[in-house]
Amino acid sequence: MITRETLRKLPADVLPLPYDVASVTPGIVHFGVGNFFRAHEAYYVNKALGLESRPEWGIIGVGLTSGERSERKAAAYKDQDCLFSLTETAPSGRSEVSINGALLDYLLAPADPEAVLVHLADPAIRIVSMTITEGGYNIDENTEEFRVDAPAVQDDLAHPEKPSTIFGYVVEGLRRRRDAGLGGFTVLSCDNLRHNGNIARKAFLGYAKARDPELAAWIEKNVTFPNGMVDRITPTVSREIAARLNQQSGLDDDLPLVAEDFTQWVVEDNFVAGRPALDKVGVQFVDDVSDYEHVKIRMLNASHIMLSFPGLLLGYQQIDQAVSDPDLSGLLAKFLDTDVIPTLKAPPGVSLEDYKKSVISRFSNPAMADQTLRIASDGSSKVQVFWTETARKLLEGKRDVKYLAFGIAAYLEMLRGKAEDGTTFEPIEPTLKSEDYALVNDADLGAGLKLAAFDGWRHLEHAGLDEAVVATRRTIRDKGVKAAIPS
Ligand code: CS2
Repeated sequence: MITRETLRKLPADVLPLPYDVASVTPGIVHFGVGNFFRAHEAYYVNKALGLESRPEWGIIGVGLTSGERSERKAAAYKDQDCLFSLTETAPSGRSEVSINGALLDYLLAPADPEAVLVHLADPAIRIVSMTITEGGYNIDENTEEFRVDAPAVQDDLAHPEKPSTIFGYVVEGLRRRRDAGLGGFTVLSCDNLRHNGNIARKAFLGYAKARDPELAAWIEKNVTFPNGMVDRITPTVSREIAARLNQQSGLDDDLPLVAEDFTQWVVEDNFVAGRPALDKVGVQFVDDVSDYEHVKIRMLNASHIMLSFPGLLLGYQQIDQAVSDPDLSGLLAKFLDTDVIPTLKAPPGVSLEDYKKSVISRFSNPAMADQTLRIASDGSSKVQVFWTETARKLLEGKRDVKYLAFGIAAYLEMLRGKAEDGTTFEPIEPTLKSEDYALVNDADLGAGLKLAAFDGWRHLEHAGLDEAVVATRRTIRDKGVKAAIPS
C-alpha cells in the first residue's frame, strides 16, 4: 500500500509529486474512475497542479455502480489516500514511473448520493468530467436522440432528487446551483466518440428537458460541453502485471497503472468556469477538434478492433502478439491505405502515413500486454463508433468493401466465442441480448447483419457487402481466418 507517508521516502527513480498534496483543493468531479482516466486526464491535471501557486483543481472521483467489486475498489483508493503510480513505457522498453496525487477522494455514489450532489453544487467545482464509455450516453442509434424511456432514466425522472444515473446527478447538481444563484460548470466528456461534447450536450439536455424545460434552458446558457479527442493506450492491470510494475518501481502500490509513453488530448477551449493550465502541460487547444477526432477514431480505434476480432479467433491473447503476425499487420496497413486514408482530412502538421506507422508501432508495445478481449469488448458499440464513417464512404463511393466485409465477418465469428484451435472465450458485450446471439448463431450466415452494430450504414443498401460477409464467414469456418484475409 502507498500513502501520503510514502511520499516522504520514494524510491530513487520514482518522480515525486510536483506540489504539496495537502494543499490541493477540489475543482473537478470525475465520473468513471478507470485506468484510462487515471493515465490521461488525471495525468495532465497532476502536472498542471504543479504549476499552480494554490493548487485548486484536484479531482473528486465518483463511481456509479454498487456491489462488492465497486466497494473493494473504493476501499483500495481510500487506503492509499487516492495516490497511485503510473509507469509510462515506450515500445523500446524505456520507462518512467511517477506518482499521481490529483485524485483527492473517491465516492461510491449509490452508497451516499448526497455526498456527490453536495460536490456538484459546490461553487469550487468548475468542471465535471467523465469517462463512461462509448455506449454510456444513452443515445438511440437510430434516432440519434437521448432515450428518455430507458428504465433508469425514468426512475431518475420520478425521483430527480435521488438520482442513480450520471444524467440525474449532473442535472440535479445544476438545479441546486441555479437555485442557489451560482453559475454552471463545464461538462467535459473524455470518451472516444466523435464530437463527444456535442453528444454529452444532447444527453444531459435531453434528460434536463424531460425533467424541467426551464432548467434545461438555464443549462443551455450556463454549461459548456467542449469536444475533445483523447488518446492513450491504457491496458487492464492483471495481478501479474501489478507485481511486475511494483517490482520495477520499488513501490508497494495496490493500484499501479501502466500506459504507453504516447499521449494526446486535443480540446476545444470552451470552459465556462475556468480550467487548469492544461495548455502548459501538453494538451492542445484548438477551435475545431473534428479532424483530429476523425483521424484518431477512424485510424487507431478502427484498426484496434479490426485487429482484435481476427486476433481472438487466431488465439492471440495480446494485441502486441496479434500485430506481430504479418498477416494481421498487413491487413491493417491495407485497410488504412485503401479504405481510410483516401477519405480522411489530415489536421495541420499531421502526416497520415506517419500516423499509420505510429499506430502499428504503438500496438506492438509489449509492455502494454494489452488484452485482445479488452479491445474487442463492447464491439457492438465500437463497430458503430469506429467503422460507420468509413463504411458509409465506401458504400456511397461504390468502392470495394472487402476489408470491411472481413472485419464484419470476423466480428460475427468472434461473437461465437471460439478460437480456431477450439479454445473458448467469453466475448464482453454489455448491450447484446439473447436475440442478438441467436442472429449470430443462425444457420443463415447473413442473419448477423441485422445487429444494431451495423445500423449506421444499413440504409445504404449494398448487396455486395452482405454477400461478401456471408462468403467470408464461410471461408473463416471452412478454411480458417488466414485464408479469409483479403489480399
Ligand atoms: C481501444 C481504446 O477500447 C478500444 O477499442 O481502441 O481503448 C484505445 O486503447 C484508446 O482509445 C487509445 O487512446
